[in-house]
Amino acid sequence: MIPDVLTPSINGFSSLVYGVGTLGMLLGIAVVGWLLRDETLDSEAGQFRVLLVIPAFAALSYASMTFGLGLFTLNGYDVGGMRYLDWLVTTPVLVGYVGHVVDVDRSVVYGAVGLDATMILTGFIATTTTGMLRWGAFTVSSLAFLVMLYVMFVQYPRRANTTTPERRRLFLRLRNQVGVLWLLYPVIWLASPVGFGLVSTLGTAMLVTFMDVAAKVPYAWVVHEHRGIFRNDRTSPGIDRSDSEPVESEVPAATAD
Ligand code: RET
Repeated sequence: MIPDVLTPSINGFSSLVYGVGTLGMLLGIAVVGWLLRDETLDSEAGQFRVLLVIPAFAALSYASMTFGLGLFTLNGYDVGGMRYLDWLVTTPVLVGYVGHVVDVDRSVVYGAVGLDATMILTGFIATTTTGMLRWGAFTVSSLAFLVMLYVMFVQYPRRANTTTPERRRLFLRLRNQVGVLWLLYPVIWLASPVGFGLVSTLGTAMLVTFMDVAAKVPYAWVVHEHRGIFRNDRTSPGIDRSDSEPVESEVPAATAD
């Protein structure tokens, strides 16, 4: 049977879960689609095409997992290879776009993106190896994650160049979403069969699918809610500093350095 040859670990339930995940991501595509089609918005300033990568790549990844592609069994554990590819492509966009909103210095954004990619790659190593290597990779991934959060919570506000109140609000909403939701991923990993086995493979698939949709679709929705920032008739971000304030009150204004 063809599906068995391609997909030794697929079963009906996980297929259903991934199918629901695909539908969730299609919702995200629709939200970014509205932004792209809204002619009152400057899609260049909003970088909506880049934003589209987030739900679009995830939809492809989930659709392929629905059909069992990229799922494999290694060391007795089920691994969703496409999921890591999805994370490798889309999480840097999520992290980078948060910086784009308040025009954070590029070097700082690249730093956060690099840490994010390190987190995903070492996370993949942790998932596909055993023993010391697994836990070593898990530790490196977790450290990269913590340093990335430090960059987003401390360095982003300090190195932001466009801090109008509206941009600051969008920035805080997106960043805090990342800061809170993403902490659950390593917890789910630890509870899954690859970690301490407290949750089954199917349970893990359900939790991660829910998390992936929650991390992507509301993110796009929040940008949609704040789309006024990217109206065509507004001054360009670099000039629009009339009501500039520090991103967080305890942080000095970006102009200070
Ligand atoms: C792993 C295991 C190793 C330790 C850490 C992890 C963190 C993963 C994260 C993933 C975020 C994914 C998102 C997907 C959106 O669709 C790899 C689970 C720290 C934070 C936001």
